[in-house]
Amino acid sequence: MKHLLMTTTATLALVLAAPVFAVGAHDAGHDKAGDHGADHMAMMVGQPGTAQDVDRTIEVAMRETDDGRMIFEPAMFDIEPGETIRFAVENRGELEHEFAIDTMARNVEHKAMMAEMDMEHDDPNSVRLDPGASGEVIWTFANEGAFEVACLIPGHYESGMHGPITVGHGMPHSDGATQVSLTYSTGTVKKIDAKAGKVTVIHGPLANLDMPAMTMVFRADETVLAKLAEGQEIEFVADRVKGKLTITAVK
Ligand SMILES: [Cu+2]
Repeated sequence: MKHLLMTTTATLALVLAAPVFAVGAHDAGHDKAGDHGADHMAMMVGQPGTAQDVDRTIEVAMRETDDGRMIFEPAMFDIEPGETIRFAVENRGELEHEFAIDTMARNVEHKAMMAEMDMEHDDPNSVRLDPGASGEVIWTFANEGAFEVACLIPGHYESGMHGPITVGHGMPHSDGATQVSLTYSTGTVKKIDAKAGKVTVIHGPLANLDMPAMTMVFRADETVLAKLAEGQEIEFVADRVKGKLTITAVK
């Protein structure tokens, strides 16, 4: 059922209002009491992915350094909106470490909880590994935004175990930090003007912008334009960026 949330029908609108996970498709049978992992099914940072959906594998090492720091290698991740990543994580250190992805705010919150009690996580957005052990997290980054990988074992974050995860431009579509809208619309590319950074699309309704089906010219950056060809049928996210209609993401 959860996967249906991210299917690509024209009218599907997914609006996540932080920190409330409003999608309403949480595991109905999931016991929420005392389980802070229950709301991980649809979070700002995305949702659990499946092996069949993996677009890319990123190998990550966790270890201590000779000068007393603790690190992720690599410690920065650039991800395209909609990408499903398999993080193949290996603990090459002498201590237990954790690889957890979330918003910075939620990592901070989580870290405070772990400072009070060293809890074991069994959440799909994290993996905790003994020295020498390997594991994986498969995650679909549905939303543009700035997120974070962190080890939330007390003291480890402060020792360096955190790093940015940038999805798309690293900015939510909406201006406020409180809301991310991710609404895919469908259309057919009519014309591309790469020089001007414009693309003409015969599109269906743009639900998030409250616009009916028609043909319009959108702005698009090189990353988006590179994915487009004239005549192509696309699923895309349209939004107003600095007052201009812009295609911010393409599936
Ligand atoms: Cu650690």
